[in-house]
Amino acid sequence: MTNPVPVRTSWGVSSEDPLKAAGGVCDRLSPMNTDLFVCIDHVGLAVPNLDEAIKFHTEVLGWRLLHRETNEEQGVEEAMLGTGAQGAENAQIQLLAPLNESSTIAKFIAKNGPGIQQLAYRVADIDAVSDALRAGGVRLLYPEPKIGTGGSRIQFAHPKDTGGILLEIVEPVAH
Ligand code: KFV
Repeated sequence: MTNPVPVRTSWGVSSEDPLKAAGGVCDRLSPMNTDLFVCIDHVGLAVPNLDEAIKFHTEVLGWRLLHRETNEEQGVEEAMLGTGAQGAENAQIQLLAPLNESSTIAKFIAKNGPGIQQLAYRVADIDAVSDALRAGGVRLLYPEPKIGTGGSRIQFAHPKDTGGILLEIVEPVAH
């Protein structure tokens, strides 16, 4: 049994149990598998040149540069961008440029050209979500989470186990 909880959507708030409201297929989902994910944290774009990509996103699209850092372990120079007031659960755009030729981003661009490289979901407990994904037969890329943007903990699911999407899970630093 699941307890009815208010569900906030872009079209309003419903007090209906989301599983019951969706009916059918969702009735068969385990309540243990609900609400593991907080929100879409970011969409990662592979870009050949970070400064040029920041210029396009800020000057042409009007996004705001929120953060910039280098992650040597991941082989990337990255920037996070947001819009408007950038509420806590508004998704960001992550621009990822390769630091060197052996970077996963360099390999991605060489094979596919620039574009969407990953979708990242924010989670409250990355260890619990990792366990749930492994239990569901999803291969994770690292034995333990690594350090991502701003000191967050990150893990990736292999695209072959997620319908062709490189799925990142992110547990932000606790404030
Ligand atoms: N999306 C979808 N499919 C992908 C993919 C992607 N980004 N990358 C690879 N594939 C597919 C690819 O098309 C191929 O399928 C297969 O996976 C193996 O690809 O049908 P196919 O053609 O066989 P390879 O051989 O090109 O790549 P591989 O060497 O296996 O590496 C893929 C992967 C996912 C293991 C690698 O990219 C990886 O380790 N990624 C995780 C780390 C990462 O992406 N770091 C950069 C971002 S750092 C970050 O996001 C941070 C710091 N942060 O905080 O958010």
